[in-house]
Amino acid sequence: AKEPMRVLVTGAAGQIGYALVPMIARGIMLGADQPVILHMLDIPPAAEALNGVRMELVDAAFPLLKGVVATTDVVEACTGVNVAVMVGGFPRKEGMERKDVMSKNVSIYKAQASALEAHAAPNCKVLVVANPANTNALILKEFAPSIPEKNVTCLTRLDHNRALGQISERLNVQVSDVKNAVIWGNHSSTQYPDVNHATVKTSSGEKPVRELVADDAWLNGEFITTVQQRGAAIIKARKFSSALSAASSACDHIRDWVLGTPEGTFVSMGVYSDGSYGVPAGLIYSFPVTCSGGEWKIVQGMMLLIFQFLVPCLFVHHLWLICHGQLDGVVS
Ligand code: NAX
Repeated sequence: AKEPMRVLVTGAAGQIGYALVPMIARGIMLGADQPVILHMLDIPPAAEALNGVRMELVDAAFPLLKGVVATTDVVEACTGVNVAVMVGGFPRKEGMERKDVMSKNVSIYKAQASALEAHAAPNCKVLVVANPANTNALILKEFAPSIPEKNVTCLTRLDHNRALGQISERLNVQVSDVKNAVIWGNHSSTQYPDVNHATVKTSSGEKPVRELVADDAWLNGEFITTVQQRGAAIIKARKFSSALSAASSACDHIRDWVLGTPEGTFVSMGVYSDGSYGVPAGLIYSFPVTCSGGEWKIVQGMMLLIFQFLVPCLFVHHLWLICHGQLDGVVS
């Protein structure tokens, strides 16, 4: 039998946490034959709720779940973890300035980065979900210099999956037959969902999405805005932000990273830029990637029709980071 893997979920008493921990305990993240020990972290005001989640995990009697650590102590939470999913953070609330949120997240991610660096298992893989996800990941990376930069990623798989979902609805095909959409950029409304390389499996082979949809106005307009604004549409409908889809996409992200992407398929991950596609090295940015042997690799040589879009976005992102004094020394 395999040794259990330890998986940290921060913010585990929250909405996404509640959807995510049973998926992990069921083997959806790491495979149906991989035992897990869940480490759940939240803050003291949520300690009782966290204990409630722990009780439900016991009650669910998951065969793969070999242990649960439910704690408000960052060091205890991070000790020995092989995978860390960072969902906890301070979301922007009405009336708050971005810089207020940033300074709160800088202190949270600084502390958690240090604890992971000192106490996580070697080669721990980190996925940041909490918004602003790219920036939180960057802070974490900067404050945990001994964690290899390739091990710090952020979630844009939800946006990727939303793009696949929109294509599947539009063409009335199974979502499992649609692949190779790309999310470029940040998990924010400035992201660029790109279907120029996406395909659909049909009875006569794989066909480009552009050819099957045959409506460039929709693909270049409504499709993009629907994906970009899907989070807001969910909040409007549900009165709460996306949770089950975020949790499921976080599982997809880690599963593909650890177990590999299928041949001929790429997925979107927010990863450390090596300068590919003109994206400044050192930013955490969403690219098309393939994974194998536990490592991601940016897919190279994709024709970028969107360059005119990407460069201004990056420029604004850079300016924004620089303008906020808290990030002095963080962004090199
Ligand atoms: P909730 O407010 O339901 O849960 C957040 C939890 O984090 C709470 O239990 C809170 O007590 C805890 N927390 C706060 N500070 C903490 C700290 N320092 N250490 C540990 N835990 C802490 O939010 P939820 O709906 O679960 O969303 C969580 C985060 O995901 C938010 O930042 C949200 O913006 C972000 N999202 C990111 C997405 C992505 O695709 N990257 C999509 C979904 C989601 O909007």
